[in-house]
Amino acid sequence: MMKLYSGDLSPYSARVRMQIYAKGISDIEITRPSTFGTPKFREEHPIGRIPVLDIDGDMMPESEVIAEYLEEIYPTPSLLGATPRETAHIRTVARIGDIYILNNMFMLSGQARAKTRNEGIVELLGGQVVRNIKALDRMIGKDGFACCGRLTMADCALVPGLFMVENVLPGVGVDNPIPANPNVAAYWAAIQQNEHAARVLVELHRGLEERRELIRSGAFEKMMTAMAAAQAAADAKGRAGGRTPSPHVVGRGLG
Ligand SMILES: N[C@@H](CCC(=O)N[C@@H](CS)C(=O)NCC(=O)O)C(=O)O
Repeated sequence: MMKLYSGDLSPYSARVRMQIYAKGISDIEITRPSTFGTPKFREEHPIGRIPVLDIDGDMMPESEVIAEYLEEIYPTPSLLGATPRETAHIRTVARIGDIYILNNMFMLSGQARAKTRNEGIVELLGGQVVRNIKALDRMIGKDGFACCGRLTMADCALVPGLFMVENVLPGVGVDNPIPANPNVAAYWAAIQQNEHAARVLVELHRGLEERRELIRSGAFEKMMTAMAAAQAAADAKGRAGGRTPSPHVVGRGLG
């Protein structure tokens, strides 16, 4: 049985989970890897991030790659277009969700709990998110779905992206740009009524609440410090063996 290594608060994992729910796939186990965030996870998975699809021990990283793979092996119901041009449009909008929104939001998220916020990072990445939401406003469907009047891979990428924009961006001092972009705002209100979107949003909110509680109690900072120390020790061991050290986990680690 295939396994999807995932986490409630991981928006990239949520993108694949929403696709799995929408396609009605029931033979993939969704599980949080116990070693996630530790040197062991990075030892086993070179990119060191979730989601990862475990196909009987063959590990496939990267949400978009996994999503495309699942479309190929479970072709119905299709979350791609009815024509090559429609599919290209769906992929363009999905890329806005992934590269232009999620990636910036993910890199920005560490600033929400930084002792001293780096305003240069916030201005650069927050500015990109605001600009890209404006671009999305000109491209998004006006009938409750991102493209083609039905649920597609574009919705699966946008729902976690817009969740991050609404819930994380204000925490770094940038106003949520969704209300000022009427087509995105109308889409966001409508897609939250979709059962598959609603299901991942419940999971994302649950993950966010758990994370906030860990931050409030101080446990999260302790975890990050311990993880950074473990990673530094693993890097030092790797250097002795001639390997390049990996960047530390502090400042990131959402998921
Ligand atoms: N491009 C990757 C990004 C995945 C990613 O950044 N995942 C986060 C959780 S949402 C993660 O695993 N972070 C751990 C880390 O940065 O060390 C994808 O699309 O799957």
